[in-house]
Amino acid sequence: MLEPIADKLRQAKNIVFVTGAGISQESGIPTFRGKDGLWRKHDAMKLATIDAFYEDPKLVWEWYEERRSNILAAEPNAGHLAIAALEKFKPVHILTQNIDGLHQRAGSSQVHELHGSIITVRCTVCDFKDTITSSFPKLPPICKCKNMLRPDVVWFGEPLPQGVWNSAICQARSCDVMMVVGTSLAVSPANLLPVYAKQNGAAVIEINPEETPMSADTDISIRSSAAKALPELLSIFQK
Ligand code: BV8
Ligand code: ZN
Repeated sequence: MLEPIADKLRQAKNIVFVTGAGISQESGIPTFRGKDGLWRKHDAMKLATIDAFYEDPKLVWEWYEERRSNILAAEPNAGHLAIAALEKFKPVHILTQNIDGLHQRAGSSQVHELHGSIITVRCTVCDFKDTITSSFPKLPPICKCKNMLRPDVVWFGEPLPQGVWNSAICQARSCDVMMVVGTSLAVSPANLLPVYAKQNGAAVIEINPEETPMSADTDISIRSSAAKALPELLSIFQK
């Protein structure tokens, strides 16, 4: 699958991955817009917003608690592990839209979480923020300062964390290879990152069983799943 761009990969000085829910699909975490999609059952535009949270914090927290327990029970798959192993051969940065922490659990060290983390919880008022992997006895959970806690994710209509977004743009503008894996590129501004890579003259490679709006503009778009294609990518460096 990857033979046509093997030399480009071997000569790469800085490989950047943009990943989405598709890379965690083979860890048993449903994607958003796919047939098993999370958003089929729930209208995420209704739930993943600050208005929904203040309108019905218990309902939004029930949705996040269901996802937290599924994510905490999941394991990184061969796709996550291959990207982590790649760090032995090349500088690798991961710009992920995912909030599941599986890249870090696979051993990747340079992970930029564009949409936050479902494992981290923060206060809606004070600066309390912590990684909490246990489930909450009462929803919504309340902070010591008596205000509601919220998942430390970026909701629709909320800006991405400024520092994370700035470093993501820098990475997209300075990489020589960008791998776009498991994302429909439906959500902005993350979907601009492959455009920035193209503008900087990087080779853009996509791995996705389905076509996306970017497919036609990539150097190669591989119709495969992440857990199949990424170990093959790694084998290019192991020869
Ligand atoms: C912002 C965290 C500005 C929460 C997420 C109209 C109305 C309202 C808003 C907008 C609008 N138009 C545009 C907007 C902006 C909006 C947006 O883009 N909306 C879209 C839906 C139209 N964006 C925002 O609001 C962003 N903020 O713009 O702020 C601003 C600036 C300053 C000041 C104030 C405001 C914030 C966006 C972040 C939202 N949070 N998640 C949570 O998860 O609960 S987004 C959510 O979608 C996830 O993070 C997810 O990562 C992301 C993108 O989805 P994908 O990862 O691509 O997943 P998807 O299911 O779509 O696709 C999976 C792909 O994998 C498919 O292509 C499939 O083929 C493939 N696949 C399947 N299996 C496999 C596979 N690939 C490989 N292997 C497999 N096995
Ligand atoms: Zn507080």
